Formats: sequence, C-alpha cells, structure tokens
Amino acid sequence: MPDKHRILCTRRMPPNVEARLGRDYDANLNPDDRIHSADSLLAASEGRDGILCAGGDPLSAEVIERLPDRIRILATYSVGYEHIAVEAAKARGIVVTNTPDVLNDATADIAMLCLLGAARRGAEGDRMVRAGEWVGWHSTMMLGVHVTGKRLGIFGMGRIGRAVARRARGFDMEIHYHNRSRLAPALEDDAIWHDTPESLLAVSDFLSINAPSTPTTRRFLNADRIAHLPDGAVVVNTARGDLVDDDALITALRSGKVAAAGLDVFAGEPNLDLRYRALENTFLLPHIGSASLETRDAMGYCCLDNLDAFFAGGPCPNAL
Ligand code: 8YV
Repeated sequence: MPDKHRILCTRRMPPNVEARLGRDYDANLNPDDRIHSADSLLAASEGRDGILCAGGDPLSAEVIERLPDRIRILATYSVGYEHIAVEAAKARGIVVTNTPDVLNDATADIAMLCLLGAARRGAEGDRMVRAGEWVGWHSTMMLGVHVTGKRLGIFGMGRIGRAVARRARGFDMEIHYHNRSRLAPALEDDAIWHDTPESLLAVSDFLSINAPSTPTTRRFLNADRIAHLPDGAVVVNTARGDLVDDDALITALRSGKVAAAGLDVFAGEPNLDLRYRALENTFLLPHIGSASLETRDAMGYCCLDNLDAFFAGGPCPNAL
C-alpha cells in the first residue's frame, strides 16, 4: 500500500468532506479555521503534495513562486479563483482546479432572495417586526418594487447567470443579458442579448451581477454605468464585491436612482463599506451564495474528485 498523498487543507470543511479527505489522504486539517497569512500558508505547505484551498487564501504570484517544489496541485473550494495567480502556478507546473456547476442552484437561489429581499424590503420588514415597531396594516405601508413582468438584466450569463434566468422566468420576468459572446439558442432560451453592458443596463429594471472578478469586470458598475439604468432600478450582486464601485452605488441608493440593492458579496469582505449598513434600502447577506450543506458537500467532493484524478495520473475534471 503506497503512502497516502499529503494534502494541506487551508480551511475547516464540512464533516463529510473532512471524513473523505482523511480517509483517502494524509490531511493537514484546520479545525480552528484559522485564516492563513502568506507566511503561515507557506510554512504549512512544507512536505505537502497539494493544497485544498478556499476563496480569500493568499495565493498571489509571489506566494506561488515560494511554494515548496513538492506542491503539484491547488484545488480551490470555490468556483471563483481570483485569489489564485493561475498563470504563475502553471508556470511552475502546478495544476489549479475549481468547483464549477455544483453551486449554480444554491447561488441562483440567493440571487433571487437578494432580488426579492431588496425589491420587497425584506430586511426592513424583519427589522420592524423585531423592534416591535409594527403598529398594524395600512394600504401604503412598506410599498416595494413590483417584480412580475419586469425586465431582468443579467451581467454574466454563465452557469450561475442562466440558473438565475431560469428562476426569474418563474416570476414572469423578461430576461436580458450581456456576456462576452452571445450564447447558442438552446442556452439563451429566448433571453435577449445585448452586445454592450450599456445597452443591457438601459433595459435593466433589475440588474443581477453574475460575472467573475477579472481585470476587465472589476468596478463594472460605476457611476457612468449606473446612469444608464432606468430610474428606480434594483441591483443584485451575488458574484464578487469588486465588480461594484461602492461610492457610485451608495450615491445612487441615497438619491433613489437605484431603489434598492440586494448584496451577498462586498469589496474587502467581511469589512464591507459601512455606509451600506446605514441604508434602509439595502438587503445584505454575508456571502452565503453556496451555503447549503448539500452544496458545500458537493464542492468538497468536487475538490476531492479533482485531487483523486490528479494523483491517479489522469486529467482533472476541473483543471483551469
Ligand atoms: C465560496 C464562492 O463559499 O465558489 C465561490 O467562488 O464565492 C463561494 O461559493 C467561497 O469562495 C469560499 O471558497
């Protein structure tokens, strides 16, 4: 029986994932879920063959250059991989894998929660009830933005964007999208393609941001682009916080140009721009897009499938 491959797991994982990891690998777990600095991650990587990492881990080009030679794979427990300098890893012959698909539904559910929570003032209503400030029904109490029949603009019509579209069709929304390239008709499913973000924004009564964080998408929703939105639009972001220019969105939320925002992700999270917390017209969640047990298990199994395939010498299902 050959020795098990040695894996550094940078974060605490759900019990089923840690059980399989411990069964099949010599795993260095993180039961206290300490957040690694670059130095502690490098130290913990010594003597390891691979790293099961997660969003936010410090895997810049500088850190990757200093990883021990023995590290041959970085399997991230996330679909997003902006925390990993993938080209630097490839240059060192280190394989990088992610977890696409398994979190589409959970994340799209949270996008709809953000959409409805923002439009129908979910957090404000919850606060009112908890504070004992609900004095009774009246016909103009807590009027929100109507959803049915409105136009939903999806920026980033990948797997998660399309899962959002499927759900929004159930709310009789008209689906519009912008993507790097137009989708094939079967994937488009009657959604209306826009060849520029500005054209999409002009019809977005609701805007859902579903694109990855890349140098070209960062600060996508800036003041110029917000100006293209219809007055009173609702903005939803379940992708990455750095796609939004916080100053611009907060200004628009204060003026009413944007009626409400449902946000699950923030630039610099968990240290979000505190002005969001002071606004009544925001519905704020702590980056829980993929946070269902089934999904978090599936993400872990996806990482383990990638590790298993790699160490068996085969191609990894989700190599970047
Ligand atoms: C993760 C995510 O929970 O997969 C992603 O890209 O944003 C979330 O599902 C997070 O990145 C932790 O790895």
